[in-house]
Amino acid sequence: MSAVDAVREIEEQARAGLAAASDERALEAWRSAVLGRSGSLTGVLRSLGELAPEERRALGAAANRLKGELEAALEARRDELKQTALRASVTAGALDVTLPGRPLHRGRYHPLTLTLREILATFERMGFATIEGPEIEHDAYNFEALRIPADHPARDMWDTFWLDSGGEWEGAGGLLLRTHTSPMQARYMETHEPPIRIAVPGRCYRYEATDATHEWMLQQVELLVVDEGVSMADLKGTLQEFARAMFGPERRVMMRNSYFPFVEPGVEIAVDCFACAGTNPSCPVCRGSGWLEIMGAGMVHPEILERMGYETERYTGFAAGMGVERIAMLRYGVDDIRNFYQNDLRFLRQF
Ligand code: FA5
Repeated sequence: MSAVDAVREIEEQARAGLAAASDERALEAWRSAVLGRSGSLTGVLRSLGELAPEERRALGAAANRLKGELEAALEARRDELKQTALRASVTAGALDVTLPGRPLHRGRYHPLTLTLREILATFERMGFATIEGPEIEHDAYNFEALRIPADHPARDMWDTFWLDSGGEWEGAGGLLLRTHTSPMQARYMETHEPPIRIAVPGRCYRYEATDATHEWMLQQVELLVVDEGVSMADLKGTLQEFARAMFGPERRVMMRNSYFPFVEPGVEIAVDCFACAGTNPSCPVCRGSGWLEIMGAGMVHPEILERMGYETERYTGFAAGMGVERIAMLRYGVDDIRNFYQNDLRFLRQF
């Protein structure tokens, strides 16, 4: 191959190589292979001295021209790649205002909040005022004022979380997490005269094992009505009206005898089981009874009214304490109370 042919071949390969180089690293490799100290074109220029003068002149001119052209082509290719990279980064970071926005997750109320609001709204419509009380309570209000002295077997009905008050409240029998909202009956009557018509929502705590219908923390709503001529018929009518508003007219509601030391007579109220309608002996919701208990109630014990200084010939009253979680279970068909406090979004998003 003549020296001129060799230069032509170098040119062809160099131009193809440059066109294929797609980043700075490939450009540098190309520069070193063609124009570098031991590059192909540099080799040709270096060998010029060995040629005859005629040939040296012709080849020298061609090789030097090529060197100039390739150096310019290298710079042009480098610019071209920079432009391409810039365009790509601008496109990638661009804001496309025609795209639909990302959906915002809407917050929603917890099913127990929804249920509690519905319960309170129902009683507000019947003229009850909503009142709140302390979660940390004295034995004196949680038990003593409700006719449950220290040695009374009824204390077993409410397994208690006792608090260490460092002896400060021993005179009041010690401190505890209230086991029910009933202490607010005594607190309210102490400072108010009849007529009384209040609803008291609040958290209560019980030292007991959990299952499908029992939690160690539960919410109750207490009702207290004291006025002239209040009778068992008022209790029944109020609670029946409430049940109809909460569960609809087709739900069956049962009232049966029960015992609480602070009412006489005492009753409990249950609603027919949505899970099995009484057909499954091992139903976790009703344990085969066909009924889910939602509240205890009764006529306020006259001894309590007397202790509050009320004229018992003139005033009578009724009280009730209902479980908010149980009512939510019935309203939404939730067959395990523990779902309410697990914060599982798959459960909560259903409401
Ligand atoms: C009481 O707590 C009484 N203070 C109710 C009362 C008030 C009676 C006024 C008379 C007059 P009881 O322990 O049965 O009673 O609880 C009342 C309701 O709270 C139950 O019907 C049930 O719906 C709910 N409840 C009780 N324990 C739990 C628990 N561990 N988990 C979830 N709900 C519960």
